[in-house]
Amino acid sequence: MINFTTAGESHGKGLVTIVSGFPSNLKIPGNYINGHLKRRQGGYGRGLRMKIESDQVELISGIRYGKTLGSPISMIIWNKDWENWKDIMSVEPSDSKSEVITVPRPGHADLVGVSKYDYDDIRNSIERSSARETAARVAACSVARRFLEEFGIFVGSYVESIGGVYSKDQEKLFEKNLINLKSLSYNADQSAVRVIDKIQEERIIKKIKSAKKNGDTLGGTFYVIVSGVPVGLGSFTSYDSRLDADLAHAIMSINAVKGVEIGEGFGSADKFGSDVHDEIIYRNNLITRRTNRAGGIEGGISTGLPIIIRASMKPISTLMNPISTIDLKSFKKVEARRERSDFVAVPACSVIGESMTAWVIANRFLDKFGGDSMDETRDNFNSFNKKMIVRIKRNFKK
Ligand code: EPS
Repeated sequence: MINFTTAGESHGKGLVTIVSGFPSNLKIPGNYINGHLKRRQGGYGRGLRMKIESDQVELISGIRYGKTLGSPISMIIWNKDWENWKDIMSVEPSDSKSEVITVPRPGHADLVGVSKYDYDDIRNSIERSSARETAARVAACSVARRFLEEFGIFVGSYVESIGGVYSKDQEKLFEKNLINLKSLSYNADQSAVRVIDKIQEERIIKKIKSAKKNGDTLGGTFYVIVSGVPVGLGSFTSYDSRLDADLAHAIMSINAVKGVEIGEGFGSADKFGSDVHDEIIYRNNLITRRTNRAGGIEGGISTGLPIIIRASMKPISTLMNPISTIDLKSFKKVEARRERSDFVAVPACSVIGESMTAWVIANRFLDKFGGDSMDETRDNFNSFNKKMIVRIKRNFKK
């Protein structure tokens, strides 16, 4: 089993992650991880913090001469902003009198945090619940992503909508671009809001500008797609081994995500079964499906077709034109507190979605194919793929 854990507060010294369980001899250059960290920092509508930080990973262990050793990989992303927060976020007891925050923002973790952890300052809730933590996730999951690339598996994404602004050609774009996921994701990276329709991009930027002017925020929807997935990842044999359940959990774990669907998802509930299920066909010595409405998963197991995940992110909860809350000092109605934040973070969320997806796929991949070294994993993978159709033919021959 692969594993990762993250540690670090938003304005603490840095974000730390430890990744374990990957085979030896996987090539993983530091600049590969930094490339994905940079993608996470992008997107029109981010706040001032992204101007302060230029996230870079410092690799501490588990890699030698650019290749994994099989031992735990540890990494640190130093927070540049720490310089400005040394007193407020001091690890040691401090005499400095920093502001004690008593006004919880609706929608954020402020109130649930103080209620659960018995904090006497909302700052303690704010720090760890901040989406800043996702920088460490992207770093950790870059190892999974690099691993999958060795087997021709690619994870990409694009933003479908922000603030209810969709592309008029949404369906056409989706069908066309699914053919080449790499170019879809690359094109999204070239856009200020990770969409693939220029006109939609302009309309979204206009909408973000107006939200900003009104001191408001916006959410949106995005797709994460995985190509090159082999048949057989995940299982129907128990509830906790289903690939779709794993993915839903991973995507839902991202800050501000409120909905996840696989394939046609919620849309399939309104249709006849004959319009939802994918016909099975035999083509080029391959058993496959005529369509991919299931989004690449049947019975909790990958079908070999692209995995298609759609998710929704709620608008960021810190508002510069705040709604009401109460002050925990007086229990009186007040305006919610303004804290530096983003206006829109859907483009970043799509990159984090890719990362979490890569992790789940790599985990189920290693679950099935195992191996202590890349060579061993590759042998297992090749042998399964080569023999799968042979086994089916053998088992069902009269
Ligand atoms: C984030 C860093 C944060 C926010 C954002 C995500 O920086 P700061 O809180 O210092 O401005 O920009 O976090 C939130 C939206 C939130 O609500 O916590 C990042 O690195 O992604």
